[in-house]
Amino acid sequence: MNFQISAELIEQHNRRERPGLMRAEASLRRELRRRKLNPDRVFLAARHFVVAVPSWGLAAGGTRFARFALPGEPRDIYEKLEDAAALHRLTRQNPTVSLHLPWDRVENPAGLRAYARRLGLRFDAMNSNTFQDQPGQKLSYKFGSLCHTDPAVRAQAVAHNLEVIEIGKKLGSRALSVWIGDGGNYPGQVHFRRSFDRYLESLGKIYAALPRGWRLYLEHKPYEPAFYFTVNADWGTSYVAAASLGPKALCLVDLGHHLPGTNVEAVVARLIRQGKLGGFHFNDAQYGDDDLSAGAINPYRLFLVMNELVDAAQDPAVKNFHPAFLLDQSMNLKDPIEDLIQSTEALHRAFIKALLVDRAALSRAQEKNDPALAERALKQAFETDVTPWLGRVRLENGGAIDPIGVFRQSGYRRAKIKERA
Ligand code: PSV
Ligand code: MN
Repeated sequence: MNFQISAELIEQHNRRERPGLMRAEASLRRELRRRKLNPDRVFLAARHFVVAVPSWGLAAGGTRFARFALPGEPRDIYEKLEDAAALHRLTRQNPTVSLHLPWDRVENPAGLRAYARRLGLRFDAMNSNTFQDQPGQKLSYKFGSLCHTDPAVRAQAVAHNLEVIEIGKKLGSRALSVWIGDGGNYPGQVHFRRSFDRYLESLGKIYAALPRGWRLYLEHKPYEPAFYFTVNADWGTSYVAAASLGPKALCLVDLGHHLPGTNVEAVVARLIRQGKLGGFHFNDAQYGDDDLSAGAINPYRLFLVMNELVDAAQDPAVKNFHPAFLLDQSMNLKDPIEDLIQSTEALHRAFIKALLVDRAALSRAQEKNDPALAERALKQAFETDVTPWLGRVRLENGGAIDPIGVFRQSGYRRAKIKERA
């Protein structure tokens, strides 16, 4: 039997931490009542927060220069699911895993689904990969995939996406995320308009194969691997593509995929306005697509993004609003489970703070052109310490008040170092 974090350990720890937590929570609730907010309503909304985990975020990633293996890291998708289950046992906020193919390819998808079910997990969006060549692959993606000049390469890339959908069906997934690296490094290398035509033509074939109830997420990114021109480089391009494909195609916003200085929360609001915000890849960045832990660098930005989401969710004029929440990070230094705990917590914290915004006061200040009071409405929420609710929500849902503390105490990674030697 593989080592697992026991329910008894979590309970023991929670019994110890509970009294202090409840005292802190009582004072948070008093403060909110003083501000004429309804703590029960906020808590109820806070309780339902979940975010999907990327399979590729459970083992060491790497940089362009090196990959340093983490002792005891998972070696295949089965072990990754085992770690994802350990994470979910601690947080109760990560019930789904997003797979990336062919990295996570298995012989028997139905068997993988049953294995995940036994661990209490389900599958989120599937990710296709035509940004790398795979061993034995017939045609190369060196000069592009869905947008390649050669129709045979485009057909191969489309076929890969259709296969990912088929596997996703067997796993119970309901979405396909497509990110491609297509573009060029030199002026003149790629015809801007024609490459976009080819992108739309290939996506059209993928779109036509979407099963009922599925969504297609288009993920943009300004540069890397292409350093001069990328076909789907920005939210505007992504929007045009999603709009021309149809209602099942939506834009995915990866927080690291914006040029420095981009107002990401405004991008989010614009996509919501157009009914085209599909979801997020959460992470944080100092320079480019750094894939650092969500909220590690700029928690205020994360809050401002969440603020747009809460604003839209509470606006009856915004219909069919169900953005997907996924993490997309690459861990090089931290234990991936600890990283995912911290990132989940950072998102949850930003989400709860966004729920605390006095929307009536904010709206009044906006209508009266009063920037000081408008900013105060946001800052007051952002500066509220909601830490007691992070632990309280986990406690209510059966997780650990201090998940990193329990994770370390459990000896999980030490056990996996032995098991996975
Ligand atoms: C590309 O940088 C990206 O954000 C896409 O979502 C990929 O699927 C993922 O990272 C993993 O490489
Ligand atoms: Mn991404």
